[in-house]
Amino acid sequence: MLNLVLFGPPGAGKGTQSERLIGHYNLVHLSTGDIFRANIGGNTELGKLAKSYMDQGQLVPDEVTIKMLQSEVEKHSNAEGFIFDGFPRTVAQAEALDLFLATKQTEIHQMLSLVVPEEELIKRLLERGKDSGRADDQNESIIHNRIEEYNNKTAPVADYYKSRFKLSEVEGVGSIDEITDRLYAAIDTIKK
Ligand code: B4P
Repeated sequence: MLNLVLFGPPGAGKGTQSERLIGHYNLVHLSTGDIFRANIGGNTELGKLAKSYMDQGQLVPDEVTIKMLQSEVEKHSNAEGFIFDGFPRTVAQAEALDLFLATKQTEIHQMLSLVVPEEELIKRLLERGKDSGRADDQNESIIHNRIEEYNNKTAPVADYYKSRFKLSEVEGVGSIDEITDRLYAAIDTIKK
């Protein structure tokens, strides 16, 4: 099995790059942001709850997010591995993921962290906000809240994996193809 965490601040390109990596390595893509947005689209109870946080640029509470992620993993019992995109976003989520994967006799093999400066993130998200319909992309103060949540709650998750010798930092500025090639190189090193 190959289990990867694709990590980075909002707009770093996690979703964009995940789409490429899944085909190349035959992995299942689990994006908590996408799952929440599908629930919002379906007007489910989970969607209504998630929307109240996401529209403000805040993280959805851990308890809800962890339970949801675990049930998604359970749906893919034959998977050759997973790309976790946007999860874990807190140290509590990282600890819960480790405990959960241990019950499946597996683990996270590597975190790939996309490094992108803040001005570039804001530019990308505002650009996407022009036609994505995403409330969290349309307003610069909500984007700042997302970056602040990232700095306060999510950035420490990289240290969690670093202390376990499982962190690879990848330059996230350049063309989408260039960044994909950097990720392939980092993953191929891990697989050796
Ligand atoms: P997510 O859906 O995870 O998304 P994201 O942080 O907005 O962006 P991502 O990094 O995937 O960027 P993308 O590739 O799309 O989170 C949304 C919200 O959901 C969170 O704020 C939170 O509320 C909630 N949530 C999700 N997971 C959670 C969790 N675990 N716990 C609690 N809450 C959670 O790229 C962005 C843009 O940049 C795109 O338009 C793309 O085209 C462009 N782009 C990508 N690569 C580029 C490149 N190389 N050059 C130029 N532009 C590029």
